[in-house]
Amino acid sequence: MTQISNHLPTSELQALDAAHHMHPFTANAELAAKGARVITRASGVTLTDSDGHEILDGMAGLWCVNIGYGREELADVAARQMRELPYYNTFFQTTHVPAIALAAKIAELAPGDLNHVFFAGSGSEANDTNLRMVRHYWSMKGKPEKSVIISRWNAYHGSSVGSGSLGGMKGIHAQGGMPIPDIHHIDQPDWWAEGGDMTPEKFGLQRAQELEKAILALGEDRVAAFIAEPVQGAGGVIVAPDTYWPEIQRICDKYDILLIADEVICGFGRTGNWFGSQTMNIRPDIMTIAKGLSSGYAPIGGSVVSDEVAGVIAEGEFAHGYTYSGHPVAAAVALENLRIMEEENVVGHVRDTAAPYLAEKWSELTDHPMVGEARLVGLMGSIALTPHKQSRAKFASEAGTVGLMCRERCFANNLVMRHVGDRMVIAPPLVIRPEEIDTLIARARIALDETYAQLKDQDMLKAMS
Ligand code: PXG
Repeated sequence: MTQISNHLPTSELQALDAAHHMHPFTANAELAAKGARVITRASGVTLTDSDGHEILDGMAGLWCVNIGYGREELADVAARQMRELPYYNTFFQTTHVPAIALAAKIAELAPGDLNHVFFAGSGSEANDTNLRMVRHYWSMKGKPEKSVIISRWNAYHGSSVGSGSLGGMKGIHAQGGMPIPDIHHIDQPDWWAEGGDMTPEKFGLQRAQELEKAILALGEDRVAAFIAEPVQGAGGVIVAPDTYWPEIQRICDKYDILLIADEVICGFGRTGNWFGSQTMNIRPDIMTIAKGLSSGYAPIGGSVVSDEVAGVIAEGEFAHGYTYSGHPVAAAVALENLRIMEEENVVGHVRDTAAPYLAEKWSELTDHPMVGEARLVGLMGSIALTPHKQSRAKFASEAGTVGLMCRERCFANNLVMRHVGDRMVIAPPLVIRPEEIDTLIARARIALDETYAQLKDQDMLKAMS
């Protein structure tokens, strides 16, 4: 069988790509000049490009291929489901077995009384659902003025108008008239970048208390919900100090504010538990899920909703839904993904084997002259690059310049590691084995050394004054 992805030489694929394909979050003219890297195959934790390079995927695609690439079982289930029932909707009082079975499975895995699932096609769509659902919930309870959702700067919740507004990325807000009304942002708990002279504990508490201040300033009767990622992912794997989450939970309880945990990255084993909320010991009213739910093999997301919120929503008709809510093929693939994760104890592998092993090696990277803090929760980690560790100084160059250089050196050494500003980020497939972790670390070290040498050569090892 001819493989469409392999049918042309790389240069021709790149030319067609540049001519017709608009890439997300990409300076397209710049990419067109350079030519996109064409990924053709993948297996386990390894990608292969159209020139035959074998690349260790330290990002599990986009934080999603939790189970690793090349699982035949998922392909078989998708084909079987397409033959049996490729599509039917869940509107107008109909349902189908994959959606029923997946909703029940998610309810079983989810903590507490999060027993109800509203399906979407992605994390962005699911957060749009959440935005409307929490406002509608309070409206149904006779409090329509409770419509403000509090989020955090540098949070990522998606890039649709609603989810992009919930997120705290100023670059997204600047394009397309966002945020929409009644979204309020507070500061993030990033001690490394913003903690100044405070201890992490004091800083964590202070940042959590910004939520209380915002509620009091806006008025308790105006605030519907607080949304946050248990560990910020796209923002740079920012792990809040230990004092942060208990205080957030206390404040949400005290003022009757719904807590939405965006588990799109943290969910399905990434932090060493099924959900990041369990790792951070919080009790959300709603969880956003996507990505690892199907290990990225099919696009699917959803909102996992508490008995209380679902009960109130069920009292009327929620005028909301997507053509592909609970798509049968995506649902069947997700279900098979969860079955394999349970059968192979993937979450246990993260918690007991992969994360402890990686944690040791990851923290050793701080012996590198340019690596400040190294953070890791489960299998999501980041290192902060700095010209001066003791003062946690930023580079004199524009933020992200050094991170980008380092990412290029990673690529050149067959490792995918992302950069967020001058932080380097990893989130490998959860099935990664210790010897593959050794390879990841070895390549990361070479990339760091090469970046360091380049900075020295170009006289760029300077701190911002
Ligand atoms: N919430 C969180 C916490 C996410 O990380 C979304 C929602 C949106 O999901 P969809 O499926 O609509 O993309 C995300 C997605 C990056 C990157 O570069 C991260 C995401 C998406 C694209 C790029 O880190 N996260």
